[in-house]
Amino acid sequence: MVNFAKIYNAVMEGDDDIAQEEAQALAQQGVPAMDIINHGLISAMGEIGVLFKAGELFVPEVMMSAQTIAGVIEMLKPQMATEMDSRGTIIIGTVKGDLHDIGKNLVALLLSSNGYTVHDLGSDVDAAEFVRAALEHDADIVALSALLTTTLDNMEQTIAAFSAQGLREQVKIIVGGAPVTAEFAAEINADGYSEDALGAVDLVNKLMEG
Ligand code: B12
Repeated sequence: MVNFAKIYNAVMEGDDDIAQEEAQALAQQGVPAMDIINHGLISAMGEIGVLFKAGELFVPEVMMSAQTIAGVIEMLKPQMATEMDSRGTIIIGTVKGDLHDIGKNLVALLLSSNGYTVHDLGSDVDAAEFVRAALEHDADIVALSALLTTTLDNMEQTIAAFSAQGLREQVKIIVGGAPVTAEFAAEINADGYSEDALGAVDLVNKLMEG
């Protein structure tokens, strides 16, 4: 039974060094990167979310843990990378006004480790930037993330920007993030929605098959 307590606690405490050392140690023991991500990182972020909501943790502490997670994800990338030819090109980003990027980073990581070429535009990305990047990279799919109910509208506006440029038929647009639902995705005319990163890979695989 693998013990994830050390990496979990390091994320809770925002200790980059211990988290990365422990991730390395687990990887060397043969623990799959996805298990480290699920049991070490995402589970700790779930607990942080509960404590944040209860007012027991504040923004700077949450930021430190988010940074610790980002460091571990960066470190695990080579382990997850595959050498297959690109299966398609994806533009991903968190929509305008929204700085949450942990979930988006996980989706990007899983897509790239499943053979897709992923251009990550970061967070707080406006509609015009998504359109510009999709054209520049001849994207097959654009993936939009949002974590705030107040930024959900910007997903709709981003999709509208693709329609306004006459690109809506050329590019598939998928959406996700905690406040997003399948109903909302349908309402804003997205091509797909998934509630987690593994589901995002299945969704992209299906859309690429046509
Ligand atoms: C970490 C965090 C922060 C960090 C973000 C750091 C970072 N680099 O991301 C900081 C401290 C900066 C922050 C700031 C704020 N936050 Co905040 N934050 C969170 C927290 C605790 C965790 C979010 C997270 O990373 N979850 C873990 C990841 C793995 O899950 P996920 O993002 O949902 O992603 C998964 C799926 O949704 C899906 N997915 C995600 N994107 C996509 C995209 C596609 C295409 C697909 C298919 C799937 C997909 O796959 C992912 C992996 O499985 C949540 C609470 C919570 N428990 O969710 C609040 C939360 C999201 N924050 C909240 C708020 C209110 C704020 C602030 C407004 C607080 C403030 N008063 O300043 C600011 C807003 C700043 C801004 N403009 O964006 C609220 C939002 C409420 C709402 N309904 O709108 C929440 C829910 C907390 C709460 N309960 O009140 N926050």
